[in-house]
Amino acid sequence: MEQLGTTVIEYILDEQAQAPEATGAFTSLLSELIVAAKIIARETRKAGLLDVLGSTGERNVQGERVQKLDDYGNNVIISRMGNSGHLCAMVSEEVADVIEIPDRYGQGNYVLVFDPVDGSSNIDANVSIGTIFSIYRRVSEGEGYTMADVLQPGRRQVAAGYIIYGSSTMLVYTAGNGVHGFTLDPSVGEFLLSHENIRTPERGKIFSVNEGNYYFWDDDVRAYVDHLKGKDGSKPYSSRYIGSLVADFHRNLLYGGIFMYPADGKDPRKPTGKLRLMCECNPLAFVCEQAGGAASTGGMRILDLEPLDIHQRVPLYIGSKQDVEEAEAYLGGERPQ
Ligand code: P6P
Repeated sequence: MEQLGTTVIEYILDEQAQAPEATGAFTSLLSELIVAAKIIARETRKAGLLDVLGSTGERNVQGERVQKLDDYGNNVIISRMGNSGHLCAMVSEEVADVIEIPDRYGQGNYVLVFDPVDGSSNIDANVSIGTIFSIYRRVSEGEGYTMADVLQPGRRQVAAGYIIYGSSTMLVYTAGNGVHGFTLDPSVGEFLLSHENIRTPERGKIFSVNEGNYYFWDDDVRAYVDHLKGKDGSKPYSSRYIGSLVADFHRNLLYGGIFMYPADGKDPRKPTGKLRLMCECNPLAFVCEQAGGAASTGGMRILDLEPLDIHQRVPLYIGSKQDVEEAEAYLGGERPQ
């Protein structure tokens, strides 16, 4: 009889069985999120055929044009996860304020933070896009939520990961016991274990950054990127930049290298960089560190940042540990040779 392989639910249940304090709530929460991912994957695969391409004409809290698949993904996750009974609050990159859980759905002990469809500006060009998620345990007691439940540092995440909608649909997640990848088999509608215990190389040969911002960076950032390009006679890295965070991150996670979104003076509304700490940087930093990599603002560990607000933006240097350490040295004014 053909062996199906290990499904993601089987894998999570096995992890749960090894965690004596596990109540099953967390597993149930992840299961709901996986269903939402399958629904979004289905629409993404047909995006060119359905009326989900293009923009809704609205702008989100970030002032960015909302793409129809953004909206669709946001609504799917909010509706499915909202009535899972396991959450006390949600934060979406697409929604200005914390999303409350209606009493009728029952409240739980977790907070879900997510970017429903990151890289959505690439949808119309059929470039890989992704959903990014982060799960925290609440810290307060009683009904509803408090901002203390929501504004937690990334080191307190209990799980994080992403779904990449590309040539195949993959779920990559960590619950603090390594990083594991599952590839969707559309013929059975299951995510099957395909990349157990992903480890990222100590040092890579790829750098990913939007060099169109070069003249808006400060001198230390330019010096680092010049170094990666071999200006000082060092062996140059290859430049790879898709402009879709999940796709760029996933490639570097598997192959090694560094992804950067430095602070730049280009947009006075975004003096600390474009990417969001809670919805993008923290979840990917958790995954990256669990795979042996590192994630920094260029000055400090991403996971140690105390969030100031749910849509706070920070500079991001993430990937192979030695590459991130070298970036931090350059941003600290050193010029390692
Ligand atoms: P830029 C997509 O809009 C996104 O949020 C990330 O997915 C991506 O890494 C980044 O912005 C690209 O930004 O300024 O290089 O186009």
